[in-house]
Amino acid sequence: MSVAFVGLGSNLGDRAGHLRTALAAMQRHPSMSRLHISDFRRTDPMGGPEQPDYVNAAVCLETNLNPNALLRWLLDLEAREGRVRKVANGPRTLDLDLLLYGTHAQSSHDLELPHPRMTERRFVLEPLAQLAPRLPLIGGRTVEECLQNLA
Ligand code: PH2
Ligand code: MG
Ligand code: MG
Repeated sequence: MSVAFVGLGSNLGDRAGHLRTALAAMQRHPSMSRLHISDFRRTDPMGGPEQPDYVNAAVCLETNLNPNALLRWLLDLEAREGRVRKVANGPRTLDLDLLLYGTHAQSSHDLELPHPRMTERRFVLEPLAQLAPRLPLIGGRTVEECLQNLA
């Protein structure tokens, strides 16, 4: 069993509804358990084209899927929620980012762990801080410390 952290985001359609659908699918998944879900927060879009505000959250879960299998399942769930990839960092119905998978580090073309941009993103760090403020991230800094660094 490994502990994984996933960031959730949506800024098209029923934003909170897309997040709830994704979380419900995780709750039902036979290889995922012990979910801890952060609050949903409305956030200003960061980067990309002009686009609507996001709803963001994070979830911590235990799984025996390996990182690549977990990623594939998350991308599949995005597609089922109507995700269409047009421009980088553009608006989306559902974005599920695998942020951390235990202490596993990986750098392949389709998956980088820990997520390389998470420490620059308040919309990722704030929900994560609610779940695991003392969790060490890249460079040994905790989630809390990374968040303080942004301010
Ligand atoms: N995701 C992005 C780009 N910008 N901004 C916010 N507030 N929330 C996001 O989830 C987000 C973003 C690319 O994944
Ligand atoms: Mg993302
Ligand atoms: Mg993504």
